[in-house]
Amino acid sequence: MSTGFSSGSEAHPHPLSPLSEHEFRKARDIVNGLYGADSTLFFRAISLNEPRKTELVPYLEAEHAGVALAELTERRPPREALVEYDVITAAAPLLHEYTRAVVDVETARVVSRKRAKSTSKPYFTPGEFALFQDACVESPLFKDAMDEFVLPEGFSVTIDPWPYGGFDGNEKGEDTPRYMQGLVFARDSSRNNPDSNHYAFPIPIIPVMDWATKEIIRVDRLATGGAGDGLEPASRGDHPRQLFQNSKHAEYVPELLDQPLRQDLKPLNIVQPEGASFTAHPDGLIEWQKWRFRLTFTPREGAVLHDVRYDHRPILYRLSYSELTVPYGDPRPPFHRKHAFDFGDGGVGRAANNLELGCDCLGAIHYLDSHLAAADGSPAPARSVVCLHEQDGGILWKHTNFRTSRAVVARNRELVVQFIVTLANYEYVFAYKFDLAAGITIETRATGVLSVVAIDEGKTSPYGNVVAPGVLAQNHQHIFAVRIDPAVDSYAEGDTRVVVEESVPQKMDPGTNPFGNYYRIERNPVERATWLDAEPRRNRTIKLESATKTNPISGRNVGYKLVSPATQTMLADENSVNSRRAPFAHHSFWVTGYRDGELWAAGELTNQSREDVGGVGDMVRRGDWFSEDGAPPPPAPGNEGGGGGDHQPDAARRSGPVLWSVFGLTHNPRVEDWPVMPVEIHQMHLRPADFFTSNPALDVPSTRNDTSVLVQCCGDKSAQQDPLSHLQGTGSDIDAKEAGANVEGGNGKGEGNDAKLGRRLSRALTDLLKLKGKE
Ligand SMILES: [Cu+2]
Repeated sequence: MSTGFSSGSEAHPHPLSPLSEHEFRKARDIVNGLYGADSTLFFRAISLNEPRKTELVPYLEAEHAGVALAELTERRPPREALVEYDVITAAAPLLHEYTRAVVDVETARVVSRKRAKSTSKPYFTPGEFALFQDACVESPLFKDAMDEFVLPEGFSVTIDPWPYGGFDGNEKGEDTPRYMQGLVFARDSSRNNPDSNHYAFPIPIIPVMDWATKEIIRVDRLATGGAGDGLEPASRGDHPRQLFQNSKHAEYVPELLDQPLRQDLKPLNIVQPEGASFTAHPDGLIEWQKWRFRLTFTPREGAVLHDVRYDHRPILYRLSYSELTVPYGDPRPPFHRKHAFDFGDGGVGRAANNLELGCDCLGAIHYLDSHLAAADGSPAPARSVVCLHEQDGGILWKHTNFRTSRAVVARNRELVVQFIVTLANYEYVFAYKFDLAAGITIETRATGVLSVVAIDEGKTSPYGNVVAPGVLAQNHQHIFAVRIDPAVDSYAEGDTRVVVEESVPQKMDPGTNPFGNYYRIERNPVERATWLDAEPRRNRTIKLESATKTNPISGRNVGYKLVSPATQTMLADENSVNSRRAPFAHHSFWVTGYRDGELWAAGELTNQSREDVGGVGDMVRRGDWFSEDGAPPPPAPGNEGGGGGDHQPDAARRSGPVLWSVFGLTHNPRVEDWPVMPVEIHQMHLRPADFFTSNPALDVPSTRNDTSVLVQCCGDKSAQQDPLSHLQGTGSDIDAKEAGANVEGGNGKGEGNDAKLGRRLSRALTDLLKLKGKE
């Protein structure tokens, strides 16, 4: 399907199409040219610098108005690349100056170049993580720590590098170097299978590396006790102690399982004889049914959707996952530092799986390829990092007219945009699902292997669950933030507003609620940047509405509602470093004023942070407002200027709203989550609410599926005689005159007595009476 819109080309790229290889290399070369021979650049990321909204919106409006490509190109915002890199000089080789530069790849102009504060700790690239194991091998401290243990014959040592977690400098604000830590495990190499699961054999130490010197500076010994054993590790004995004497392998790869694979699962094939119903254009434009959007892929966020439209009407300007923080609830130091920010500390785009045909999606699949930056800034192919496919969505709508037995049923279908990331032990499956009734589902699945530590055999712990002998899976939370940048039926900044709608019980009142069954719907537009908590007892619902357009049927503002189940927010104490790093995780929703580039719920630099800087907390504190009603009072005389500390680079202003939806999985592990966990699924839904004039999926054909076949049960071939005998009594309509109505034009048609009887009694009862009459 094609809507006839121009979709750009290599010569005339759409403003949202990813950097071409040529642009990618050019951006790298421009940045390299800024530095002399005494500097080496370590490239972290090169990606499209998305156009400013004020420049992109006029382009999108022109594009959708059908303006010709040549003319559109004249109006196109500049093509810019965001280049992230460290500058390393020969004079100070240990000092990495993390820098973000924006370059115009057409004019070769450097638009901006900002060096991060020396105290900030940039995220880790996969290449940086990979160096950790070498540092351990070379470390006398690590060797000494390992000398405490005796491993079974044939076991080797393997290490999962982790970000270091929160700041642990002193209270005077003293800084710490950029650290990395590692969880240490043993693997049974005698199995001759590199996929034998090492998580079954945790070794109770955590080495810590100073990233600048690449040296292990400390090895923390871990407490392995149970309930009542206190927070500190037991002191080290004089002799090495034997580990894993009664441990059990915990394999998940099929060739190592100690049980046979099931033989009774018959093939279930997805057959699409005419191919897929979607069209994926080379520049990221996706069209499916009445949907049209642009798909990009960023190193930090993975798949991002832009300019999401349904039936030529805009709905969202941008939709993305923003952050995921995973704090662990074990109070024994150093486990308080098991606290990852998977977007900010590493980036889920960089951790995206290369998906494989026939494995991660079924049916007719389209894969999106991307490029990540190699250390020298060259484009490294990231193959098949996002997949697109259609899947059956069960019944979309159905009605059976019980009078005639006529059933009309339409099946739903979903277009799934999916990417999967591996972060050490864990996997997350992220999906945006579009449906035929103009709904979007934002789905997250958590799977992979639990993060485990050692526990003395025979003990249990209040801090987690023993999932295998000697293996403690610690309690933890996964708290996600999805960023929803709306454009409800208009791209203009003031045209979309956020409204909180609640259904509220009302007291019995003789005049207004005599029987007490009435409940009132309360609606409150969000006038100023704020946070909100879920309140299922009031069915608190966040709506994205047009401030200007009303539905011709209902008279209400056209909109979309967010349906997001209430989930637990962050449990760490408000004063903890864990909490201060992630204020976003303490509330279900945040509504902030739009600013270009403000994409990060916990701020841009989360790695080893001591508090959130530039996250939603700061955005709310800035004090933006969305309508004149929300404008702050004019400043008192003599108090006009200033304001804006370190965290408020921008003054408050009237803005368009951005909605952040936060949800969490409080994961107190089950034995069934071991050794690899069945998916834990969370879904939130964006559903039209008075956006259309009727069910937008009436036109979905109720095509009978001719490949469906009957499965007989138990040899019993008898079928239900009267398939509708359980429904309400059927009968013909009542003649309008008989029903007492006046009829235009006078005479209505009369009815015989039998027909009247048949209508008034159920069919079953009529049949019974007939039988009686024959006796
Ligand atoms: Cu979990």
